[in-house]
Amino acid sequence: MLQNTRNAFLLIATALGAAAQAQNQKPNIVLVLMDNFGWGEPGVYGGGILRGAPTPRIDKLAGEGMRLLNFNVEAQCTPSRAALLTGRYAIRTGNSTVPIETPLYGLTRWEYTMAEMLSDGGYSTAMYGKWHLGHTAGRFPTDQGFEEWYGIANSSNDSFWPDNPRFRPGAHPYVKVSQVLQSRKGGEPTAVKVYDLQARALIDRELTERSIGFMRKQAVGRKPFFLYLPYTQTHMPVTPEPEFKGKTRNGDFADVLAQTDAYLGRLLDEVDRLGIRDNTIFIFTSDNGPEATTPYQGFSGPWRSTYFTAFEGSLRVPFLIRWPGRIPAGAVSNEMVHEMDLFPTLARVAGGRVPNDRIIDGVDQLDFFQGRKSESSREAIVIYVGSEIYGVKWRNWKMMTKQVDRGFNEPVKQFSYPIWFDLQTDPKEENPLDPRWVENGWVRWPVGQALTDHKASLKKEPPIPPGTPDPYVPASGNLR
Ligand SMILES: [Ca+2]
Repeated sequence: MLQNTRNAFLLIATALGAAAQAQNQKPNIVLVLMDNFGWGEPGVYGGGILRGAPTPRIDKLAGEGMRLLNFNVEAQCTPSRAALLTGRYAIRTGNSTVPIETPLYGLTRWEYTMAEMLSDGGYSTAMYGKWHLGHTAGRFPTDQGFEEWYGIANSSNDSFWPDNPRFRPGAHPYVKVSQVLQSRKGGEPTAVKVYDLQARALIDRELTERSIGFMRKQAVGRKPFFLYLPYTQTHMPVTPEPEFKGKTRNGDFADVLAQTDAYLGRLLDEVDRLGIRDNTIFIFTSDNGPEATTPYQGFSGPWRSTYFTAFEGSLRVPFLIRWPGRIPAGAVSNEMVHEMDLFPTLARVAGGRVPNDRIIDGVDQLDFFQGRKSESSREAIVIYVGSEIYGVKWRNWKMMTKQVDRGFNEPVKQFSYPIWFDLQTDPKEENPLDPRWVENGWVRWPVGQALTDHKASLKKEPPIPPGTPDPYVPASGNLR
């Protein structure tokens, strides 16, 4: 009886919620960000059964919206998340590498994040998952525009430590047992539990459940919502939760691929059940190219190499965006888009503000996403690995001044004269001496211009040095 009453209440609440949401002109935004999830993992990008697990839900989502083949990111976790949330190259915010030398890392409070922009635009905001943009007071997600957060501040490799007898907490003030944290806007995070290998296997399920809970709560409200869901898989250690362990009989990675697809399905089913499908922009993508450590290797599909490099396997990740009736279903494009573009694009959708007191590198792609034009608003990308420029992509051409072959344990090569690839004739970047490049040497002018413009912008507005404390105030005269 109690259950029936509750169900009846839920039905009414859901119907009311759908009605409230229908009146609401601004669409909800769900942004699912995978970790070290390569271009080649989902079935619709050539993976799926090839990787030991079909991905029917990801593949179906792809058919319901737009699928990009040339969606680009920064090469490592921290820079990618900094660029995504600020619309700026990570070098500008002091986050061009994962933190090594400075424990004080992440976004200064001065940065204006996507969550702050959407919050100012009238959105309820929540984040469930991996932050990797600071782990000190004042630098958590709930200091940067999110009203609530549950997840981890740093990375999943920290989950190895608690059960490792060689681990020495206290060896440095920042050598601590990693915790799953939660916080609300205006408050300090509190520890929920130790982030050990057991918690690591379970966390993406928790993030899914909390995301569903948030959407249920929001669907009955009148405000649109922004749900940022940075999953912790498929970053190493790639370990499935018990329900999926052994399920594919193809190993842990395949089990996690099946698990991820199932979780995505639960989210999408909930969007349908709440009646908010037509008024929700649903994005599925990844922070960088595939995991590179054994035995957890990811898959970049046709593209060369892994994250932490300047090759296409590092830079291109899956990107799906669904907005029923607004973004053409089944659209596929090889036009160049960068994760930084989501900031101005979503600002336009949400009536949010794009700051004009700092350089924003993202460009508005809404007309392209909606099929009002066939070409992307972007022609070039400057490629960084850490704080060093490795090259430039311009249309289908690529110049590289430096090269590192794989993510780890490889020396950096520096070329006396840049090497060039045509990504159409040589997608695997194997033939820099292809004579077709020489015949097309004209491309060095637009490529060179993109690099010159970028370097000039760094002089005009000097990057915030890594480790800069708050409050950060830009030097006068630097800004436009
Ligand atoms: Ca990553």
